Amino acid sequence: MRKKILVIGIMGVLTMSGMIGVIEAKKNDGITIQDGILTYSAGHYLEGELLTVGYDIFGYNYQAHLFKGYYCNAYLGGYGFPPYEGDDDAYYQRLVNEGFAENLLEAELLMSRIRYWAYRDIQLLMKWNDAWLSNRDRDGDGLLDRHYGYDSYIGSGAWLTNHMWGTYELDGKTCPWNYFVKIVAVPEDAKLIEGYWYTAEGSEIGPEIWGAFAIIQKIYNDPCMRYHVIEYLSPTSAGLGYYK
Ligand SMILES: [Ca+2]
Repeated sequence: MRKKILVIGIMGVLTMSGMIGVIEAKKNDGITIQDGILTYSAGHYLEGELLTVGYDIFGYNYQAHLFKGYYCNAYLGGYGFPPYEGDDDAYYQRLVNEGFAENLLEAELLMSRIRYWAYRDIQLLMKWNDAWLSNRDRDGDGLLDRHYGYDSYIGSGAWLTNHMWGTYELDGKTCPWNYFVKIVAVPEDAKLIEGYWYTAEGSEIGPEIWGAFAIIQKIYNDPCMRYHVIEYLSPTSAGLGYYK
């Protein structure tokens, strides 16, 4: 169950809300965050506000290609909610104060229906390259570019890493766990066979995920369960930037 959640979580990056406002690209290297034009998209909690360099209140640092914070905060902003700051009661009260709910019970019920809220205490560190999500808008659609220069992610060299950690209680003690995964866009000549991507030469890249991507490395550690496992390691390469 946990693994399924983790994999779903990573996918959120792909669908993470775009940055909006239709504007024209000013030159070949595009509009940067520093230009003070690009804004959060419609429906985002920060809708209409300018993107800024550095970490935002959710934990995204678009300039540096990073997210660091509570797992749920990778999504809450895009869903239109304020950031979670570690205190459930304070969060429910904030929802009431900001008009999301009439009272605390209603706020709690509301959040119980929100994807990822149940895993809000998990910490997440995501890193990606410019092909995955650029810190510029070079095609003039007002959005930070994805797979710039390519029709799709395939062949773009895009990659993402996702590191998660947390704790759980077992027989009165607190047990830590952590999980790490590397995901890459596959090369244009890659072949998908029975759920695994292969290079043109027939070498295994890794299990398919979200169509155009392959997992090239996956590690899970749970010391309480004496579980330290490289769950997957690509026999071709686990190097970021290798597959292009
Ligand atoms: Ca764009």
